Amino acid sequence: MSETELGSVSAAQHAASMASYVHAGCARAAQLSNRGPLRFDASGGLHPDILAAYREHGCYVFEGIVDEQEIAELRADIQFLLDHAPTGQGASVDHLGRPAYGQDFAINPYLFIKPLSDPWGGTKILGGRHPTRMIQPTPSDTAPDEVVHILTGMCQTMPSGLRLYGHPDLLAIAAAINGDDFVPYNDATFVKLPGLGGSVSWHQDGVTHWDNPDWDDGIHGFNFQVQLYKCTARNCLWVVPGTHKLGRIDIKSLIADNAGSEQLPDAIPLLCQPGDVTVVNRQMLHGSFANTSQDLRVSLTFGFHRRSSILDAHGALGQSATETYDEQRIFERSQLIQVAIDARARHHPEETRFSYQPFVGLEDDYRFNRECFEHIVRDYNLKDLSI
Ligand SMILES: O=C(O)CCC(=O)C(=O)O
Repeated sequence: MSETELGSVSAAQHAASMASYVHAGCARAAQLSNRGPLRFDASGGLHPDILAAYREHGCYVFEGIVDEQEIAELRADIQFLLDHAPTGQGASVDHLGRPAYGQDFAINPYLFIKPLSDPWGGTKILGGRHPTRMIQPTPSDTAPDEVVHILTGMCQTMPSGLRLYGHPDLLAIAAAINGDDFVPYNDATFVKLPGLGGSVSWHQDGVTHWDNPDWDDGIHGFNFQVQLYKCTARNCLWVVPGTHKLGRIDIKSLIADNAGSEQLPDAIPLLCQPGDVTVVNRQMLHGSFANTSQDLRVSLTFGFHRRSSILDAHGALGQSATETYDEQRIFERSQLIQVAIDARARHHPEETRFSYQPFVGLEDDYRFNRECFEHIVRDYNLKDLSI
């Protein structure tokens, strides 16, 4: 059903309208060979079958990468952030009247939206990369005026978030896809509250390199999503496999040709259990629907690039176009990875720490402590490398 056909729909009507689409999407997802546990080859590299599946489909679901204890720590830190959130955008106190958390960071960690809304669809926000709007069901009478949609800066707001950033398996995957000298992008934690969470309209993430003479299907990097709760077809991220190879897609026409419906026929849901980690190519067509289900989704989303995609590129999305990402700028943002590796190693002495090639020999300069937090971790996200 299109937005026009549905007019103003209730959350219950929206949920009902998803039923057959969800069923068909799950069947399509089951046909794709793009999931399984992390596997390495004999020389310790990411198994070539996994890389091949990622390159073909543009997405992969790594099952069970983050263990239960770490998921519990991440959930507890998210709970703290939600408990201490301001009461709405621009508010300075939380629901108990305490000073809201995180208001001293340069970038406010909280982004609020109206329940079940699509904040970016059909707007010029974020380079206009979400050209169509998803259906915005009417929330129940008891819904709050605003809900948290995104938490930013997980490496400074959550001790467990910084440690996750240094996860050796995740960094090994980043190196396998983007090269040993890979560089960071940004992070954003999507919070889709049951019956309240908003949508993220169909889009491709990359905005800068579509006309680059060296364009290829990996030039805009990828995002991980670490899933803290079960992701169902009604609350999860949907992707259209293979679209990372197509160049810039005319999303408006695609939706128009689908009778105006946001329920794209080739899309699949990225179904996950807690602890699963998805990898999604930033050129893939992807989006998520208003969460009219009863299930919470929290997805810690952070990405990595090839160094060649970033070096000498200009700022985009959250960064100013007047910025140029030179060697120094890349180095400054990449320091966070080395600090995260150390913070993680202190908490997980049993693990083999990841060796991040650009910082080999510099490890002692990046030991995690209070001073290092102030110099490197605090406000690291001002230096994100968005393209
Ligand atoms: O998780 C979601 O709902 C949206 C994620 C997304 O659009 C992104 O990572 O670019």
